[in-house]
Amino acid sequence: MAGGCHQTATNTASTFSIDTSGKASRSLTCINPASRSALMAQKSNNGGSQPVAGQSPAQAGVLDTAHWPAKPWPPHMVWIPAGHFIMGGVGSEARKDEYPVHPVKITGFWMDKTELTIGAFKRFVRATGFITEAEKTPQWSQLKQQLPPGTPEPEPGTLLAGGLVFTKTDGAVPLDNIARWWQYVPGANWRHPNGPASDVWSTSQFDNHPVTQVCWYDAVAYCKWAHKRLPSEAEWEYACRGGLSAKEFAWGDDAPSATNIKANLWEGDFPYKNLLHDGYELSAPVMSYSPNGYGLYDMIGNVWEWCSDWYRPDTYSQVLPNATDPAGPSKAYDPDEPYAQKKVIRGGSFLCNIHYCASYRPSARMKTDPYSGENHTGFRPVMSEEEWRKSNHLLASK
Ligand SMILES: [Ca+2]
Repeated sequence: MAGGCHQTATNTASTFSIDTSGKASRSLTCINPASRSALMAQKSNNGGSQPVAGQSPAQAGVLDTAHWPAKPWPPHMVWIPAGHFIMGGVGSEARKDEYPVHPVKITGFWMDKTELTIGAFKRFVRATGFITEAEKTPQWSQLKQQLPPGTPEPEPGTLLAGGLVFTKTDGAVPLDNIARWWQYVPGANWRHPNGPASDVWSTSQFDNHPVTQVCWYDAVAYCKWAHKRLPSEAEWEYACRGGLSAKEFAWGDDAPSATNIKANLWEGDFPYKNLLHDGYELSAPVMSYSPNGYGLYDMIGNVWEWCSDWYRPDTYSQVLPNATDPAGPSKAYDPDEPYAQKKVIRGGSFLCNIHYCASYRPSARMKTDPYSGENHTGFRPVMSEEEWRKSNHLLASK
């Protein structure tokens, strides 16, 4: 695979690349987490109206439901009440792009209580005939925008529809090149998320698993159809914290372990030995683990979730203190691949491991080519109160 990583890489983010023979593929981008050691243990402070550290809003009994929207509420969604919080890195695993921590104000909004499921995406496709990016032959006109100027066009017939699929290795491998465990698989798409031999389309067995192999544009298309939208990463992190403050994890301070199962992660030695303490090697059915303080399931682990924001490592240094509903930068920038325009993903996945990317934290940020599908990335729609009022009669029929 071309474009191999030269640094320890987190377990996500992909883009097309072209090797010296002119063959095209999607390869995985890298980030260097070494700088995280210089930015440790900065604790955020309670924003003021949220419950004390260590308690969820429900536990603390501080949810002021008197001002929540009147029923009926949108199906399968929970209300995330307005408030303010300290956004950014907490704990020893926080990386440079999670700083500086900064206060943010959030307007109340609805959020799907689970990652969007395969069953829900089937209803969308059956209603609209939508075709995802992974089901289309890649177009050079789009591909070249993610590559350095002057990159030669690939030979005809070498661009094949497909997606990135995780493949467990036979044994221990150096963790400096994620191409060792990721493969671009022609025929992999949301109907066949782990390759052509896998099938979630013609059976209902997996309808309660999160849909994957959907790129950012696919996710936006679904949201538009459902009268919803993707969350900003500020909304996402606020919701993920579940009302807790200054906590490294969505459930508190205790790291996940064999005796502290909180989410679908990777236990054991990555990427070849999965001890399956949480019961799943790949995706798990949604709602398999306890919800957070807002009643949201699987905000951490299972699959990464697309956000609306463009990615920049210095996003937080550009946000004014106490900004309300910050929407991220107007343009993307990734110093590892300056020609690629990447979107933010959040929450980590079933591949997150304590010895590797450790992205099972509310503040962990990641970046991915918005045209790329992977079998560990999905999404979770949100909706404003105004959007709900406008569309509830339409949503009721879906
Ligand atoms: Ca697992």
